[in-house]
Amino acid sequence: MTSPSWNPPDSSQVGATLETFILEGMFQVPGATGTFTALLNQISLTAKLITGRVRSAGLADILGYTGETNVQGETVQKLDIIANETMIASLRRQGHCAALASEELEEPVYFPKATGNYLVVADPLDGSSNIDVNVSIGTIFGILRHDRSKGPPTLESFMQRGRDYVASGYVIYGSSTVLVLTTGKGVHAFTYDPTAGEFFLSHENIRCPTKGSIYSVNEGNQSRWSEGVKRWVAHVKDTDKASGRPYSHRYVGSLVADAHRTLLKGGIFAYPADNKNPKGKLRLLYEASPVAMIFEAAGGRATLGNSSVLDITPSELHQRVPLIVGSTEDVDTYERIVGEYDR
Ligand code: AFP
Repeated sequence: MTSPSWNPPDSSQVGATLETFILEGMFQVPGATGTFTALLNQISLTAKLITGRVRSAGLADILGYTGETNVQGETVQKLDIIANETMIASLRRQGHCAALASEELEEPVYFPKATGNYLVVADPLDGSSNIDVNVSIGTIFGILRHDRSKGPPTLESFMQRGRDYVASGYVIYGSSTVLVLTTGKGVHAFTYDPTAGEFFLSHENIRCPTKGSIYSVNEGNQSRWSEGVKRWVAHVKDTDKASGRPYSHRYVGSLVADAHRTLLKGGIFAYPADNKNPKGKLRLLYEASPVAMIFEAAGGRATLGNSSVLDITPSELHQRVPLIVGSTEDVDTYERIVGEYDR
């Protein structure tokens, strides 16, 4: 038997902790007050707390449904509630976040004692249909600026384009917990080491490959798709050696998991509009915009099908949109084929 040629790296030597990394970033911004840095630290704390609950879900008897439905009309599971409450509790504590809009709440929750000028949008537990079967789930978040000269935040304060978000990220609770973050310049991933209780920088400056070989879409929706989307799927499944087709198909059903794979390996994830969801299924503020910001900051693309996700100004808190993200060449091909048939 040969001895193993690879030893797991000591995570403490792989890179800085998330906290150090954020602090170092702050020192480069003249006049930074530390509010944004502290808010990011609260979000990282939220991720650690949710990780703990996700990892012990089976033991703690918190799997399964509560029997209630959320504002989207979907069945609420216990972990969804726990994640939502954890997020509210940690963001409320230090007063950096003035209000939170969550997938689980019809209206934003306002923190009147807060002095910070930031708003958070979040899907605290994304992919909840995968909880009971031990498949990756996640948390998605975006940080928005609130102009305090206009008074305390209102619903209107959240109606901001993704392009104006200050930061976006997601946490994937997979084989390990990974937090992916961008402030617009560069995308970095931090892997959680439960023994140290810290996120360590594990993927610095992630770049989405310009072309991939995987497409990710819920093929069960085929009969509801437009002609253009059907043609695009037929295209990626066609054989053409020169362009690397057919592509492989992967679909988890948790946006964080499908997006994370697409970000690292390239290819394309698509949740287009269809007959059942004519406006699309995914939520603009706390799913599409944060994920789109990450892809664009990593050199990938994010489109509604014919225009940029990051340029839409929301008209409702829980607005739904189509979302197509991935490698630039793959998203370009999607837009070209769908545009040709769905004028
Ligand atoms: P849940 O959080 O309700 O499970 O929704 C997951 C999700 O919003 C997103 O994470 C997936 O990409 C998408 O829905 C999956 O939708 P389908 O089940 O319709 O494929």
